[in-house]
Amino acid sequence: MTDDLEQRLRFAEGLAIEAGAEAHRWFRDLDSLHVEHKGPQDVVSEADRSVERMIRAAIAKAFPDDGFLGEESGSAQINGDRPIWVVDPIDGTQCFLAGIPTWCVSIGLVSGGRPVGGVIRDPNAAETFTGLAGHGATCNGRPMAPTDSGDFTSGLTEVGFSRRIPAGPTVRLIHDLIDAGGIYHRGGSGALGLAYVAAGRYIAYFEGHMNSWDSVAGIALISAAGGWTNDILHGNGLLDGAVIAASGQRLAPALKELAGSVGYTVLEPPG
Ligand code: LIP
Repeated sequence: MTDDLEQRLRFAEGLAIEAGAEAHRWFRDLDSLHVEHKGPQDVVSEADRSVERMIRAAIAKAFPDDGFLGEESGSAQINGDRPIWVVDPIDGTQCFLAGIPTWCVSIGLVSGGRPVGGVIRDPNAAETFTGLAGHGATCNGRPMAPTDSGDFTSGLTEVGFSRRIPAGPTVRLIHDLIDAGGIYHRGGSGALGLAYVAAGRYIAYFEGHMNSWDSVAGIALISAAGGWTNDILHGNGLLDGAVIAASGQRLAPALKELAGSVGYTVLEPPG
């Protein structure tokens, strides 16, 4: 048994690539999939469950004493202060099942109550985003960093949305973003959107609510890459989810003000 987070991240990179290949095999044969509706605009299929079973079994074999929380597992295994793996086997499920190639495998690590590491694998683009607190972040092994943008006029902001929250505040936020000279984008996978902030492709990300399995890996990537994120695990965020705000350091004040203007409180990450 080891507390070596670096070892876990190296393991997670290989696992994410393997899980991405498995997910992509399902993606190439969508007609064979039975789609279940968990709720309005919320779907799941055997592909999600199969890939999560694969990831969970590999982690349990390699790190049997660690905790695990997966979107489809339906229960959280939290073992004292052991690292917790927080996993979405296919993030961007609606896109996946619609045959749209904006989805990914998201494997995050929580230790000491914080998102400390993450791997996001996009098999469609053959990209692996990896980051560990204090060790930086890479895309396919090349160092990456958020933009140094100081205002919204200089690039794309991803604004996520789901039927888990009312439309009003998000619509108002998009209005205010446009008023500030920004442009919004919604790719449909929050994890991939957060990875793109870490890579400097989006200047910021905001969503009124994301589940931890969608966000932990991407938030860890952004922090490791030197960006700013809110505290997503405050209170019971691991199990209940949280508002998500992330950007480069210079844009953080404007992003916090934008969120506050529509009623969201985004908390600074723990020191
Ligand atoms: C998705 C999130 C995204 C959100 C979508 C959906 P899923 O996760 O990553 O941020 O806007 O509604 O929740 O359901 O595809 O795993």
